[in-house]
Amino acid sequence: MRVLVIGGDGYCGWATALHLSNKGYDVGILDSLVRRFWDAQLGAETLTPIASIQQRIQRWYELTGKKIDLFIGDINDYSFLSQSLRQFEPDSIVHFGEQRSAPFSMIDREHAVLTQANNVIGNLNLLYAMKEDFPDAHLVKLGTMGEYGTPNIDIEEGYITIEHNGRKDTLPYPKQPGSFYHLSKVHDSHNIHFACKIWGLRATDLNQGIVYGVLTEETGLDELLINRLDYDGVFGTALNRFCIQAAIGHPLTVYGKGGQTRGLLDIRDTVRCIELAIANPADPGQFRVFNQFTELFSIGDLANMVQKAGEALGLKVEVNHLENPRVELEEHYFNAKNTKLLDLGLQPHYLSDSLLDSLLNFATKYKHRVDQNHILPTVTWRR
Ligand code: NAD
Ligand code: USQ
Repeated sequence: MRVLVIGGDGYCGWATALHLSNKGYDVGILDSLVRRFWDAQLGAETLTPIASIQQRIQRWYELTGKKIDLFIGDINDYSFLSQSLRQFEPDSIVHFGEQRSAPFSMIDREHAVLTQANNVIGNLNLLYAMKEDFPDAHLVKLGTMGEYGTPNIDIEEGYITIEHNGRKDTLPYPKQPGSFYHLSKVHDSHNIHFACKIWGLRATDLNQGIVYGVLTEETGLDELLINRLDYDGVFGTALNRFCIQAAIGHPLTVYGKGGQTRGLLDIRDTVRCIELAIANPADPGQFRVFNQFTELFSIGDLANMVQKAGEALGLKVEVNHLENPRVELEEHYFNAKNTKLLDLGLQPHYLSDSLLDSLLNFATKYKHRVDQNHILPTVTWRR
């Protein structure tokens, strides 16, 4: 089966492309490399020194004999996108290729517009390109748990059955996203749902939680295959950031009370979830939604776990509560369902002391690359 990974030079996409290639899929990577450009603009670098996409693919070929096709360009360029699809002829398309940072989208008007234009138009172009030439291909689209926000009722997987004034219907679950980035994912979901309805496309929207960890079976094979690991206040995410902060002796940056609860998963489960979604495609016309996380944690609990694991390794770890730069509930009910991927066979890697040890040791190995000026948050929602 031929799988095109859009955004295959990024954190989730690179690990997924190698995993699928390793499992025998014919893989292509399409990426504009714009994320490397945004890092350069922010003056931030991944903790890990990542090789160029060409070197990465070449090294993978030398080690395994498996070829990965490469298409460098922007999915907002429709003729590039449709030509790439015609050349590659995908059976499945995994779409990771978006601006994915909530703080980046909240910097100012330009970054909000850039985020929504890049994400919403890119995704809409993809839907049209599929309708034109590959209407039977399966779209596996990365959404986010943040589409739901933090409602005071249980979160279902995409749809909820409601009784209202004596009538009953199953409807898309209400969305209350918390940034212009998260809103872009809601807009994507609506566009995909509509395209499935009118053109009979098949799609799976994976509402993923926060991903942590860096090593997968494949990216750990060689230094040139190493994955990115973001720690800066714009692109770094909670648990990865806390481990790197612990490694350099910076107090852990919990925003506000720390009662914010989120779904999380190990990057080794991200790649497996994508494989499961591809191997069990949606039906023509079906818009499926899976919640892709394995455990729920509050941010405060994550900080305490990192503190405990760090201290066991001899690190001195302090937990700080900073004034929250975001507008979000800091104490709330949160109970989300996540059975659909488990039913397809996902066997989760739960967060463990050994994973935290390995992430802390990994962060310690590269700590000389950390720029302390990029740790504290600089973007606020209220300005
Ligand atoms: P990333 O920034 O590391 O990778 C995204 C890749 O997409 C980059 O290589 C970038 O160059 C590329 N890209 C962006 N816009 C593009 C365009 N218009 N055309 C072509 N390529 C483009 O992000 P990531 O952490 O790997 O996230 C991948 C996807 O998963 C995103 O859609 C994100 O919203 C979603 N997701 C990520 C997380 C997480 O914790 N990292 C959690 C939930 C959902
Ligand atoms: N937080 C802290 N301290 C930090 C960083 C974050 O307390 O140093 C808090 C935030 O205020 C927030 C929570 O931790 O309450 C999560 O923040 P995050 O930056 O780890 O994650 P988020 O902004 O939600 O975005 C990340 C990815 C995004 C993905 C999302 C999944 O960047 O692409 O969509 O996780 S989810 O959170 O389920 O929406």
